[in-house]
Amino acid sequence: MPEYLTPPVSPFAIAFDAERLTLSPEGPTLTRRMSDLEGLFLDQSAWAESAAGDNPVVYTVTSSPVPEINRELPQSITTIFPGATAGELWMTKGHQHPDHQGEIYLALKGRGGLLMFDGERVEWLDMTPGTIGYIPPGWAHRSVNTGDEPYAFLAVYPGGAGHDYGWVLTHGMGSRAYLDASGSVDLRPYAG
Ligand code: S6P
Ligand code: ZN
Repeated sequence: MPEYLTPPVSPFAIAFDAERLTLSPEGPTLTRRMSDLEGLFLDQSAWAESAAGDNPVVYTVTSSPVPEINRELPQSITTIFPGATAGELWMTKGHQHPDHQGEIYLALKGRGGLLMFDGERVEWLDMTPGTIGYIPPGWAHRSVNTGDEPYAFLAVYPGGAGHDYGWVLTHGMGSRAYLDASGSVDLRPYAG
């Protein structure tokens, strides 16, 4: 039996309901409203108007009880609601893992995209139910709802990797996601 500074979690089963989008037993659930997304949308005044107005829920993140600590492997389900702010599709804040480690996303419902940026290169993966998106170490990542219903995915990630949200505010994400007239994803330069 290995010895760890932080006692590991005991083996346990987690009921995963891909229809109801639940993990049971469940851990903390996070709700991100428009006001939590300051500095992320290109059109700051459209963001401010929405945040000061009905301040909609943009996404939720529900977790299993596995803690975000070294060597553990937490899981969470993110649900991004459909919408756009001055045309820019609703999205997660996006982050870099300060301790560069890989992560996987499994798309469950709806239609979305996984935007990745390593500071120079941009990658976009279309995410539909059944797609596993692989995020290599060192790539900041953001998810986007590109459809007209909620887009949900399961994330499995190294608990000790940490979350650096300031990285995205400083470096951006390389691209921003819109829809063109035909409803296809239109990736535009980040520009600010
Ligand atoms: C964690 C993983 C996801 C995101 C979630 C919300 O490493 O990438 O669980 O935390 O999709 O995104 P964000 O950028 O607000 O943390
Ligand atoms: Zn992550």
